[in-house]
Amino acid sequence: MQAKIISTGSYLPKKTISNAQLESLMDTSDDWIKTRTGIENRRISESENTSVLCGKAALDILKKANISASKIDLIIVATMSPDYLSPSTACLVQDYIGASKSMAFDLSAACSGFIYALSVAEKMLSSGNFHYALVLGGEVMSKMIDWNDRSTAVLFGDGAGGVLLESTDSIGSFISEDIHSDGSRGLALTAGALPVTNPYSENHLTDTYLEMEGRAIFDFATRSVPKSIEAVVDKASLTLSDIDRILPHQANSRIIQSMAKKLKIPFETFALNISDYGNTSAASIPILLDELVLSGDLVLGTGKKIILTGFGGGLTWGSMLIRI
Ligand code: B82
Repeated sequence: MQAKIISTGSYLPKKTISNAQLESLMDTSDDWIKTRTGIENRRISESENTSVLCGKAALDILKKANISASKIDLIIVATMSPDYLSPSTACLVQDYIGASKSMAFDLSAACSGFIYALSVAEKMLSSGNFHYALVLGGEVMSKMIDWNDRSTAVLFGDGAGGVLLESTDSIGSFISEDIHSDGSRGLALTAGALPVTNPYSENHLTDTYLEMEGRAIFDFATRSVPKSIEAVVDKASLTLSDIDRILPHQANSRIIQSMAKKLKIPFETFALNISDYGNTSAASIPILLDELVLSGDLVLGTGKKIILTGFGGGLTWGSMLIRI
C-alpha cells in the first residue's frame, strides 16, 4: 500500500495585523521587520484556539475532497501551541468535525511538525490498516510569545493547514524523505517551559515564553536544510533541476535566500508567503501548499515533483520529495 495526497486546505483567523500596527504596540518599525524577515502582515486569533483553527482547516480539506468526516481513520495534528496538554488537539478536532471512528493524536516537532506528521501518517497508511488520514499543522503562536519582546513578537502568526491522505494500491505521492533531530542543541529554541513545581520542589521561576538564539538557529537552518534537500533528491536518483517547486518552512526570507544560494538554484524555485502570515510554525508548509493549489500554481494529480522542507525547535529538520 502507498499513500496519496488527495486534498489540501487551510484556515486563517480573520484579524490581520500589519507591521505599522505593531509600531504602536512596541518600539519597532515596518522597515526593520520587512528587511530582516520579509514579513509585512500576520493573522492574530482573537478567540479561536488551535483546535478550532485546525478543525476549520479540516472542514475545508474534507469539503474540497467531498469526503465525509465519518470516513476518517486517522487524525494527526502537528502543533507546539495546543489547547491543552491533554486532551490532545487532535482529539478536540475529531470531536469538532465529527470523525467518530478516527484514531487521533498530536505530534510535537515545532516548525518541522508537519513534515514529521506526514512521514508518520504515510507509514501508517502504507501498513494497510488506515484508509483516510487527516494530517494537520496548526498554531496559535500569539499565545506563546512575549508581547514585550520586540525581537520575537513581530515574527509569528496564527493559522492552520493540512492535507487528506488516502491509501492506494497504485502509485502514491511519497518518493523520498530525509528527517533528523538534534536534541543536544534543543535549548537554542524553546517555548512553553513546564518546570517541576510541587510541595517538595525548589521553586524554579522559568520563562514560559518562546525564546530563540537567532544567530545560532539561523546558522543551523542554512547549514542543515540545503543538505537535507540534496539528500531527498539523491535518494530519488534525481537532480535539483527535476524539482518544480520547493516549499520551505516560512521562518525568515533571508534563510530561504541563503538556501537558494547554497544550492545554486534560483530563489524563485522556493515558494514564499511569509509576507502575509509571518512564521506560523507547523502550519506554514500546509498553508503554503494550499495557497499554491488554490492559485493553480500546483495542480493535484499532475505528477509535478515538489519538496517540502521543515526546520525548527528540537532541533528538528527534514525534507520530503513528493509527487503532487
Ligand atoms: S535573526 O537572528 O534575527 N536574523 C538572522 C541572523 C535576522 C536576519 C532571525 C530572525 Br529576525 C527570524 C528568524 C530567524 C531564524 O533563524 N529562525 C529559525 C531558524 C531555524 C529554525 C526555525 C526558525 C524559526 O524562526 O522558525 C533568525
